[in-house]
Amino acid sequence: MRSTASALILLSIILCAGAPTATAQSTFSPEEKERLAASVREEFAHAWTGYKKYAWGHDALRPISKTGFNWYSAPLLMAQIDALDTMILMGFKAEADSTREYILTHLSFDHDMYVKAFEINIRLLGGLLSSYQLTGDERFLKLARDLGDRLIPIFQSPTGLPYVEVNLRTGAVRGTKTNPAEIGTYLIEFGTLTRLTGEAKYYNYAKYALLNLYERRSDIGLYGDGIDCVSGEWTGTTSHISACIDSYFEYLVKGALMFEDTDCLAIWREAQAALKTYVADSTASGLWYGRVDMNTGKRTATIAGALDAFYPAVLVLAGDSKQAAALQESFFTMWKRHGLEPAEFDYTTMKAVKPGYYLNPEIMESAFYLYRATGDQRYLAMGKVFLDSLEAYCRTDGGYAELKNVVTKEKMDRMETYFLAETLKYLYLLFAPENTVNLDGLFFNTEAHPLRKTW
Ligand code: DMJ
Repeated sequence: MRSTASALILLSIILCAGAPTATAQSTFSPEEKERLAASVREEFAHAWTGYKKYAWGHDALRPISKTGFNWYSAPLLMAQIDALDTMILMGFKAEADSTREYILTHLSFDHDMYVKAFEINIRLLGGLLSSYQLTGDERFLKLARDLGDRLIPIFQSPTGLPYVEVNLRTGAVRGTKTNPAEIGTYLIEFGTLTRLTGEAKYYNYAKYALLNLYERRSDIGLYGDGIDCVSGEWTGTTSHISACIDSYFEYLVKGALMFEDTDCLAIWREAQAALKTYVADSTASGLWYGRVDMNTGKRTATIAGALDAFYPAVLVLAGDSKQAAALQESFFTMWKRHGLEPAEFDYTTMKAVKPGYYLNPEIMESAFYLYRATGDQRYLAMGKVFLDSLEAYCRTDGGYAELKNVVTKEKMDRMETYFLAETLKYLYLLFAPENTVNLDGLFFNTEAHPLRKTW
């Protein structure tokens, strides 16, 4: 039975590898790379034009109905802030200058509304800090500091684990059901704010949250995917590298490198070893990271997904390019299965479990880091497949649309702003000349906002 199942999986991998969008070109001349970088740049211009034409001043674009929408009662200019550093890196100077002025003359955080702190931190605080570093415009730092101060109440819980939401005007907090990703994804932005302003409180709050999370790991060094920030009790005990935990690991590695924080390094090493022991799963279809019980390490599901594809990038940064490369191959297999990756995929049956694709960037991010680390043109070939698939299945005349279902390719009327911040940025950087960004001392926050270690 088992060998028949393995043979079927292998057969489906071979068949998938032959699908039209999955043809992997093997060599790329400098001209070809340049052409591909230019195509990504054009696609960015297309998506941005859609936003400008139909959603200007709003947080984001609905690319099918050609309308804009805001996340909350007042706009926070998510798309502009998320897109600005990508525009700068791609050399859209005039567009970047006018967007910058719009942000600086229209953005205010003084609104009586609750916002999701995690998203506001990675998209807006990260974006403002990187825009400050790229332009030198002090007004960005002033806005970043104002936002940082408005977010601080989330950290004032009985456990030091942050609340989920904060009212930007009153500082009232709410939402106690949180998770490791929403607890451990502040250090890069808050740490940068500390280094740029000289005020220690930002770094300390973010670090204290992280240490309090670490204290709650299981006896075998794993984390669950839900925790209450008031009681400190786990509310979800499934361990994996996916949504709700993912960027905690990313910020441990980046925190260690960016701030030379030895606690982060030690915590990361312990987490990495536990993940390798219990969560990693070598199967006939390749290396995967599945789901296990955080207390026993027992496997509960053979599910991976689009968001998990950030992990090869983190492994590259942590110095394990070999495991990163093996894992990236599995994610590429997952992508090729339907020509786009699903949110959740069962790597035993090779079927999409949650079939949506929300224009996610993680697999491109990992291809970019692996290409920079190894110089292997295989990652350019992957990038070309990603670009072709995006154009074939997600492009609309109003911008780019998420997919409700990667099997049927049915579209959704939504273009997440991280498509402008991350997906197209990593694809562009994969093909663009290496000196477009010097990675020495430069770290992308989890929304791909580049932050330079100037300290
Ligand atoms: C982004 O908002 C961030 O990268 C986050 O950490 C999780 N993934 C989404 C995009 O997929």
